[in-house]
Amino acid sequence: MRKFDSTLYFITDSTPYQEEEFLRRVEAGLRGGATLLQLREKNRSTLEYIELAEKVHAISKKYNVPLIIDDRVDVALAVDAEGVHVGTTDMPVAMARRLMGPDKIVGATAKTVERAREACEGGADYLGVGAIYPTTTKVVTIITKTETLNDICHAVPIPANAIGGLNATNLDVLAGIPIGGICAVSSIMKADDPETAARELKAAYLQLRNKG
Ligand code: TZP
Ligand code: MG
Repeated sequence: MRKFDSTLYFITDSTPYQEEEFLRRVEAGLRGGATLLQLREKNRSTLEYIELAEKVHAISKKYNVPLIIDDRVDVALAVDAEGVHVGTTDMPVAMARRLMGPDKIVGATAKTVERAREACEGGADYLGVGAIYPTTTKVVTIITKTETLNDICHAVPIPANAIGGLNATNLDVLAGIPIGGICAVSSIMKADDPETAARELKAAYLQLRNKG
């Protein structure tokens, strides 16, 4: 299962929601056409992370969308998720790859060409690159220039997705950069209508991509 489509990578944020509403929003994003899903939890115990991951996995399977667990190889393995995402202060990519095995997806955060190459050599399947714009999502990050994103895309053979503050109306800065797709948290998760938001974001990105 290392085949995946990185076109619209929907990353969750459960913090403002009751569980039922959170799961409803996750499902709506999938209905709207998200092609990859990441469960991103920063403040849960291991048991809580696992329990939520099982619920989210039951939903993502209905849509045939791979579930990636942020930060935690143990949680990803425990729920038999399709993959894990590691940042620069998480487990090293090569170690995550060794533990996950050859058939799972391993993603990595990269803000420099050097890190992108290293992650790729360590066995990463895709990269998340950003933040392209300032973000309202809780994250320790810095702005990544679109020039750096472009350099990364040309430096490695794996898909590199843009992330950070992206919505259906501000993708123009990505024109001409051979990204693997886009990642979004708030513009889907916090939308009044997450299904429509995902659909519109995907359409805007596909239009940009088709323009070349
Ligand atoms: N890494 C860089 S920016 C970011 C992460 C996890 C958050 C993106 O969230 P949003 O709401 O799409 O700006
Ligand atoms: Mg992380």
